[in-house]
Amino acid sequence: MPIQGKHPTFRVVEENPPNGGASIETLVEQPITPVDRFFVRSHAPTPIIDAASYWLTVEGAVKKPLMLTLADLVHFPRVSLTAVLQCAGNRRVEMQEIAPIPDELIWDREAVSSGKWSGYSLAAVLRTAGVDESAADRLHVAFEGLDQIEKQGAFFPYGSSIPLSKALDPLVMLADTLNDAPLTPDHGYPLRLFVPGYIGARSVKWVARIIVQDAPSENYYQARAYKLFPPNIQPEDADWEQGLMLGELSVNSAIATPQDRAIVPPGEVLIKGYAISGGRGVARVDVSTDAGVTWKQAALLGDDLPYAWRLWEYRADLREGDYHIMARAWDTAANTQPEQIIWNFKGYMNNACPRIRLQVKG
Ligand SMILES: Nc1nc2c(c(=O)[nH]1)N[C@H]1C(S)=C(S)[C@@H](COP(=O)(O)O)O[C@H]1N2
Ligand SMILES: [Mo]
Repeated sequence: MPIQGKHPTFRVVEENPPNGGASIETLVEQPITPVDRFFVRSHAPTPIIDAASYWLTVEGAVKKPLMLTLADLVHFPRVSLTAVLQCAGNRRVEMQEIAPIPDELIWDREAVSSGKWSGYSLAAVLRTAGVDESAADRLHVAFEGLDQIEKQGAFFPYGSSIPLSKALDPLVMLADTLNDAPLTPDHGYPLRLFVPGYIGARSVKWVARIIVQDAPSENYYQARAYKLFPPNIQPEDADWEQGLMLGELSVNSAIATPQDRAIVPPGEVLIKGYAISGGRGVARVDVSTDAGVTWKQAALLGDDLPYAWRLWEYRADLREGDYHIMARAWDTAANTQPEQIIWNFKGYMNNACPRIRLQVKG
């Protein structure tokens, strides 16, 4: 099935399952990404769910297992938050220029979007189920979706987990709306998990089961995929137990315009992009027009919302010549982006300083 209701400039990265995102220029035109430009990342075809017969279960290490319909959920407190969703594979295309990354989707800078999310407090649901809060740093909360992944002839649901300590964060929600409208099928209708500050893979769409357990999920997408390995490790040498299980997002940024290798007239050149922090807040974005020798501060646009992205712009006054433009974002803990890409065979978490080349010509 084609991706439904997207903008004409939406770039389809894969037809089936549906994967794609807005053109980078249109993505940064507004602080809140309209749903028709919001990227879609799915590992299996979109399940079509009848809201009337939908159930959510809460099971595992809880005193009182629950089975909740959408009508039961309305009794829980609601949360709303403006926050980015970013895929761990965002900006993989730059990493792939160093060495091939087979069998992964080659995302450019569009596998991130900023939305206004609202839904039911996950913490409230877990407390009603009688979860043991004193074990918050030992227990994990696993989630399963209603989509069906097919691997080597076997079918299983998409799944993932987060530590109970994170699941009890009052901003983690069972979201039913994006930008004040019900979720569209591709984004998880009728209900998805939304975990602010974590890689998109943890925000399980079409969520139907919540399981409290004493270890991370055994699901392929927690136990295998979304693990980070050092650059010297190839897939055949990987000890999957040793991979860094990705969760929190790092500080990141991208240059949206001008395009790489653009030719522009001398004078003022407007450089624009986005920056994210994963929840601490973006404190500063620096721009260099001389390959990182000197840096100037970009203007941060819009509101300072720690889980959202911060759009930024910098006006450079450039004479004729060739320029190597870089950007680097800082979060409020002074974490910043590495100057060079640290390659890994899955192509995850590229948060190196973005670079473009510009030719200024009269
Ligand atoms: N059930 C289910 N949930 C899922 C996925 C999926 O394939 N199935 N993909 C995950 C990944 S890798 C990302 S980046 C986000 C993307 O959410 P979006 O399509 O709403 O942008 O959903 C996550 N949740
Ligand atoms: Mo993802």
